[in-house]
Amino acid sequence: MLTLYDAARCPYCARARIVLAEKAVEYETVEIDLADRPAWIYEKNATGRVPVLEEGDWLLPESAVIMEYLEERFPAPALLAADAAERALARLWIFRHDDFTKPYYALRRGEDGAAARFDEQLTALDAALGEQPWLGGNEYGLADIAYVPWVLRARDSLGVSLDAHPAVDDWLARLLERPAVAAEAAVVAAL
Ligand SMILES: N[C@@H](CCC(=O)N[C@@H](CS)C(=O)NCC(=O)O)C(=O)O
Repeated sequence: MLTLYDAARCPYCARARIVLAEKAVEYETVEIDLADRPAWIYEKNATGRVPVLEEGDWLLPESAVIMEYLEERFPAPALLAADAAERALARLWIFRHDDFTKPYYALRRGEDGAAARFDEQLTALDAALGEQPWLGGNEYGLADIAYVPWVLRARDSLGVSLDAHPAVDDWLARLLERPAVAAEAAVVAAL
């Protein structure tokens, strides 16, 4: 049985939760209090961060790697396209994810100019989603899952309006039709 060291409020953990839900994988959750992390979490991950996936004495940190691992370990339903170019595009979005989250966290900290910087990122996302239905191309998958936890938190916790970004708004609405993503909206609402 897989165990996920998890924190409800953590968007990186949300990535793992969504992939596990999409693939209907059974797992146990150990909720970590991020405000008072247990010392033993450093034995699971030297950085002390969540998520961490565990199976027996095997441990895997880092949400992007966890997503890829789950994709390989539980191939159905596929969350990476069959087409190599679409897979590469999905991975490129995931690789560049810090560009999106740095302004998000700056906004959360209330830094000057952060709202405009985050808006630029939403504009870039909007442009991509104006060209294709999903971040990776024609199919829903890991790239969408990699970004949606922050977009959801930006909208629902930070009060960021998506009105000026209709393609992002539409993408989020389509994502929320999926039970695995809708469950995350409920998690965010309960934070
Ligand atoms: N690169 C890591 C980042 C994970 C991360 O930053 N998790 C946060 C919670 S959202 C955490 O554990 N923070 C505790 C800390 O930084 O000490 C990943 O993708 O899994």
